[in-house]
Formats: sequence, structure tokens, C-alpha cells
Amino acid sequence: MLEVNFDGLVGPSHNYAGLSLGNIASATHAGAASSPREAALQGLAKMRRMMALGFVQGLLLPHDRPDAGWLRQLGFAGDDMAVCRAAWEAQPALLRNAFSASPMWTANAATVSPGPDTADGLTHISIANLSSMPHRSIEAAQTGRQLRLLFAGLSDVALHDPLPACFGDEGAANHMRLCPRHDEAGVEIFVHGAGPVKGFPARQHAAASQALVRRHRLDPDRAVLARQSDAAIAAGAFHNDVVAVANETVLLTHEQAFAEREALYAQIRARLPEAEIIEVPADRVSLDDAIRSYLFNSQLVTMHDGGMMLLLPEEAREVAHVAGWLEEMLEANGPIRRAEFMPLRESMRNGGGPACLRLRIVLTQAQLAALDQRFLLDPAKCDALAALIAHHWPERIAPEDIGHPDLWRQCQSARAALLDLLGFAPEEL
Ligand code: SUG
Repeated sequence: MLEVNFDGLVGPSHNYAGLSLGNIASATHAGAASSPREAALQGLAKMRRMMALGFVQGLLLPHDRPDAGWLRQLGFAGDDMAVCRAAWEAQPALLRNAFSASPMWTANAATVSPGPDTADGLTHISIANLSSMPHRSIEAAQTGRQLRLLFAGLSDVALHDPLPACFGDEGAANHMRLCPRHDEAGVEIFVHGAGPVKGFPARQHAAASQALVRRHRLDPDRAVLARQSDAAIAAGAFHNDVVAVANETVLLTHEQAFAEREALYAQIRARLPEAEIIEVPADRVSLDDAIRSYLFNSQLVTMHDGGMMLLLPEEAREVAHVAGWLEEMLEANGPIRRAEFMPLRESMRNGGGPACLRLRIVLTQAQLAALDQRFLLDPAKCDALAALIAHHWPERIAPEDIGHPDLWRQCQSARAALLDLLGFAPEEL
């Protein structure tokens, strides 16, 4: 079995509207001008780097934005342009929500339990409802259409509809899997918040995590529920993947990520004796530094020589305490042997690091071969995508631009060109 990352391609409407309460980067950059073209090229460069390292790489597509259908549900009438114009005049915040490029953060698209963990041997996937934030709650329908296409040829995948909206579920960003190797049964850890804390909502609810354990047919003995610490939520850890990351036997976590960390570590060790828990002490890296640098929002992957590598955002080497800790960790010759840094500043300014931008799916070779191959990348496709982005994606979006019909049209035609390039008919998505 192998783990495939499906990255969200950054959409042409990428902008800074400050929509996510509790996400410090989103609040800090509200009102700044964005560079959608650069953002998409930065994300693509990360996908290329993963491929160059020998990993299979997939992508998920930007959603149709502005989402005129959502605005219609809210009572605006007419064709797409009329609906957007009316929303902008009546309540600009609604159009800003309908215009967000947030589907780029595919770690929030779904939660995945691979076959070795489930009672029926199926790969269970639950589309996240993302119901805590209006702009993100729009995503589930289009995400579902893409995942249905992706898995249409696989009879051993159970794709579940989003949970009822009253139980907030934000997908893989609050889910970690520890296992001896990807193809062996693992321990799945579901992390929820209890809030609000400092006015910041708990975006993953315990009841949602419990429902996922049941519908994914996980052995209750090998599924662990953990609560985020209030300190982490207050510091801006709106998802657990901002303060912890896991890969195979390794859990890399901040000391203050969890409410009852000793009990959690004991549960993990009891279920997986070979687990290696690397805890970063708060007196070496404060929660604020962890969140500013996104040290933990990195991709932790097993290289083909068996050692692990961290793919971090550039910000992680710009925060002195984090750079110092990383250097020491690498010198100590533990399981993580290598660190690489990628420039992802455009996404980072909205609180999305390397790990947010990808959904991990563990698959057998047969499952990989049966996927809709249009969602998989190769170098030639990357070249074609880069050229398409350079041609169609806006260079810059300032806050006032969001009300301009020319920009709405440009976003629609950019996406249409992308679908055409990848071989999707518009009605499929
Ligand atoms: O949901 N930001 C996203 C960032 C998601 C990061 N994902 C993970 N941690 N896996 C969010 O808060 C900001 C959009 C804006 O403000 O316009 C935003 O939605």
C-alpha cells in the first residue's frame, strides 16, 4: 500500500477576506491584497517536489466560484452575474463567503480510514461538513462530486455523505493515524475541541468524531478520541494539524496540543508499542512560535530508504526557536532524518500550510490503478497546469475587486479552462 497526497489546487479567487474566526493568520491578513497566480504556482511547486522525491501525487480541483447557487439559496435571483451583483449590494459579506478559494485546503475535505483499519476491509471516507464557518460549509457538495468521480471505479471504497451540520466535522485535519507501516492496522486518533475558547469556536465536535469511528467501522479499541487543549485553541490552533502531525510510527506534537496528554500517550503506547512520540517542549518552542511558524503543519513522510522527512513551510526556518529545535532534532538521529522547506506564503497568510493543502489517502496498488486518473499528476501535466495558471489566474486581488463582475467572469473562465485541460466536462463537477 502507499500513501497518496491529493493537494488542492489553489483557485483563481484566492483572497484575504478574514473569514475564519480563531485563525490568526486569516484575521491578521484580512484586507490585504492576494496573488492567486503566485499562490497556485507555489502549491504546484510543492506537488512537483513530492513527485521528484518519488511520491505519487494527486490533485483536487478548485470549486466553482463565486458560488451563485449558494447565493440563490439565500434568496438572490437571476443569472449568475445578477445574483452576485445583488448580493454584493445587499450584503457584501455573503459574496465574500461565496467567493472564497478555501477548498484548496483539502486536509479539511474528508476523513479517511484505510482498509487495514476497518472491520469490513473497505476504505471508508467521510466528506466533511465544515459547518462551523459559512464559507467552508459551502464546500461539501462540490467536494463530494469530485470524490465520487475519483472513486467511481472502486468497489472497495465506502464514501459517506457529510454528517448532519449540527456536528461540526473538519475532516483529516483533526485525524491522525499511527501504524507500523501504511499497510498494517493502525490506531486512529480523532481530535476535537470543547469550546468556544476566547470566543473561538471548537470546529471539530466530539460527537462528530464518535460518529466517524462508528460509520468507518473502526475497532473501538483501536480508535482514540482526544481533546485539544484550550491553550492551543486560544493560541490559534483552530485545527489539530497546526500543533501535531503523525506518520506511521511517529507522532510529532507540541507539548500543549492536547488536554490530557499523558493519558493520550499512554493509550497510544498501549495500542502501538512501537510508537515514537516526539514532543516539542513549550519552553523550547512556545505555542505562539509553533503557530507562527507552522512547524507542525508539515508533511511527515516515509522516504523510500525508510527514513522520514518533514516538508515544512519556509516560515519554520525564519522563527529562531523553531529552526534551533529542528537542527537539534535532526542531529539527534531519530526517525526524522531530513527537513525541506517550501515557499507557500500565499496560503500561509490564510492559515494554510503544507499539511492543510493535502488530503492523504492510503491505497493499494490496485486501488491506485482504478482511480479516475484525471486526478493524478505527472510532470507534463504540471507543465501544462503552470502555463494555464500563468495565463488565466488573476495576478492580484484587492478587497474591493471582489465586487467586480470582470473578476467573477475571469474566475469562471479560468476554471473552465482548467476542466478542459484535465479532460472534465463541466456537468461532471
Ligand atoms: O479553515 N482558512 C482556512 C485554513 C484551513 C487550514 N487547514 C488546516 N489546518 N488543515 C480555515 O480557517 C481563511 C479564508 C479567509 O479568511 O478568507 C480560511 O478559510
